Amino acid sequence: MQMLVTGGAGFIGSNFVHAVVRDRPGVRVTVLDSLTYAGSRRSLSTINDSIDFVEGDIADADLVDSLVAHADAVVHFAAESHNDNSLADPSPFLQTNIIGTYTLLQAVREHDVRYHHVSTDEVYGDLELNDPTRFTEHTPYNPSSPYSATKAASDMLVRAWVRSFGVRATLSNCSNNYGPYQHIEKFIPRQITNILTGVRPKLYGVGKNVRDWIHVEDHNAAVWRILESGEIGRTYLIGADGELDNLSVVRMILELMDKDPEDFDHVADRAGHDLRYAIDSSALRNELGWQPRYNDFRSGLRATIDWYRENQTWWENIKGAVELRYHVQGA
Ligand code: NAD
Ligand code: TDX
Repeated sequence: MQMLVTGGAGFIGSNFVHAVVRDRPGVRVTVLDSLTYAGSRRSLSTINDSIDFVEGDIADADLVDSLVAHADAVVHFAAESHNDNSLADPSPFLQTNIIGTYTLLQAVREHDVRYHHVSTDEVYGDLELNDPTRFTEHTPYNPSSPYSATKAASDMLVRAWVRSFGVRATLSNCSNNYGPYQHIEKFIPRQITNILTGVRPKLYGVGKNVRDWIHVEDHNAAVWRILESGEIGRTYLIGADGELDNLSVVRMILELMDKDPEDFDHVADRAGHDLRYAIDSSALRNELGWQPRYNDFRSGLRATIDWYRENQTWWENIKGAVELRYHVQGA
């Protein structure tokens, strides 16, 4: 089986490719990735000989068409993925997340190739802290940021291509991932690498915002399950019941790294900052039999801290630039 994985040099995509190489010997993966600031060949260096890598843009219609023509399935991870960046400059988000997805959809339509679309729970907007309900497949779309608005737009394109053109697609909307190979601009790796470089962790606002954490391996296992057994046209929500507020996460990181749990800074809050995400993944669990395996966030976080400690060369050359960018934003 030939599988085209877009964004395979990014955080979730590279973990997915590692898992396919490890667990699915009958699958040959081609990664299509334009290696933006967020993508790194080094995330795939240990499996270079087991995959094909194409450096290119998902919005390049000729390139995409030629790759999709030889694929049995496409798993689409590539995106501009960081909310803060989308506030500073939305334009690459529209180009990659919307036009890029459109380009892939036209190709899978042309060649009748199975397509899985990886998306986010942020398309549903946010919840109040005391809201007893969680997001389900039936929650209305209500995105807050330029990032989530472009992801919502891409989801809508997929649904339209299923209905209008019979494209064989499934969609998944997942909550916040953590684990190895996550870019150090993101919350958890930013704080870990701050501590490792002698900088105090930075918490937006008072830190009451809640994220529903899931280990990246659990997300990717769910994506695989949907690819194998998901119903065409369906959206599946992926989440592992991992709700925690940011203040608790910062304190846990500090404690696991043998620091004073109060040794962090409050910095400027994010504009339009979503308050709370929470996923009800019972459809995925009941219908497709998926279960998260990383149920202990604390030990998953400890392993993630160890990974950043042991893989300093993966991130240290970009740390200064990432922090400078935040510094300019007052964050
Ligand atoms: P990431 O930013 O770490 O990686 C994105 C990858 O896409 C990078 O390798 C980048 O080089 C590549 N890319 C960007 N633009 C491209 C283009 N035009 N053409 C080809 N490649 C391009 O992102 P991530 O956190 O791994 O997220 C992957 C997907 O999962 C995204 O679609 C995101 O919306 C979704 N998602 C992420 C999370 C999360 O917590 N990180 C949660 C739910 C859903
Ligand atoms: O330094 C920080 N301090 C801080 O308090 C950073 C970088 C973030 N935060 C807060 C903002 C959020 O409430 O931590 C929380 C998590 O922030 P991010 O890591 O930027 O993630 P989030 O905005 O929640 O979006 C993530 O999950 C959904 C991914 O980046 C998206 O791609 C995914 O769709």
